[in-house]
Amino acid sequence: MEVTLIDSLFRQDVIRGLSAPQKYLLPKYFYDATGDALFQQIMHCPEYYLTRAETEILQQKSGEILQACTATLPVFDIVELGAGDASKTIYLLQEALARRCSRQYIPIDISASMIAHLNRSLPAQLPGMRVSGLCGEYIPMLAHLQTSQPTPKLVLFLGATIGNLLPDEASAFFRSLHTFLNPGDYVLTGFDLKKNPQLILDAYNDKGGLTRAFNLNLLERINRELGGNFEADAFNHFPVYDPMSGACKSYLISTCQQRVTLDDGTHFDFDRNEPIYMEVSQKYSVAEIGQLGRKAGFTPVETYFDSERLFADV
Ligand code: AVJ
Repeated sequence: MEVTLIDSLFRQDVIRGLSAPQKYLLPKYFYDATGDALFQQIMHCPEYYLTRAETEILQQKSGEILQACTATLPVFDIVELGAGDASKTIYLLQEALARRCSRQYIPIDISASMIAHLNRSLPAQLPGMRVSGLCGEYIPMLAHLQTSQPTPKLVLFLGATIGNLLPDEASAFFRSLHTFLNPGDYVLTGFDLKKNPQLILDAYNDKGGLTRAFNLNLLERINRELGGNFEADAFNHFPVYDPMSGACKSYLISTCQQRVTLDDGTHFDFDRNEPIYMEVSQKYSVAEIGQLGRKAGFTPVETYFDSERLFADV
């Protein structure tokens, strides 16, 4: 039942996106098993500074971060939106165990295989912490937690996942997140900062071709799951970065005029050089982050930077 529901949503979203006058696909669909594995490799590639920067913050500042929370909340559950493999979060979780300020970690992720992996592997690394992973989208899972776990919370939204929304969408998301929390709860969000534009562009155009493969995998996923006949070779990976707006957008460009069909007979026509908009990875200034939080009803507490000030956990 659930699988069919998810399959039909994927199909609906793909058809809607590729039938639009300006074709697009949704980045949440990058993360099937192949996409998860490619994203792991991206996180370790030399150009992708984000993971290194945020790992440094969590390795060095988890104590400070938790101290700021325990100043007003002695004990809280740690909920993580888009936990992935939790490889950075583990530093904060271990510190929380040592400080005895949290006994439950609730990772939420769209990837069922990631959640199964976390539920299986984390308890051994975090003796005394209950790990209750949930697979699904953020808002439905937060709504579920609001009634099932009405405990004080620290919500983690790390890794610049918020960057997949444009600023107005991010603002709406934070307002919605705010409605699922209680006064006194905390949120720690990872933002990638505006910086040397070339450094940003290189992070989304790695020499090893991992980001290219990551984008093309979504076309291949459409082939695997929806019986599509995309030819990955007929699309070029094309990222752009606008230093004013802070939007880094990835496109796949059709190299020729072509028609793609799905197993239900739906078809999509591409002109030569027609783009598919794949993803935005929005970058922020420190001032913009403060405005975004306040507009949604949050009170800024503290900003934690890596030593090169590439990234901020706020
Ligand atoms: C998971 C959304 C933070 O935008 O940097 C990495 C995804 N895409 N390389 C990002 C991604 C291409 C990543 N986020």
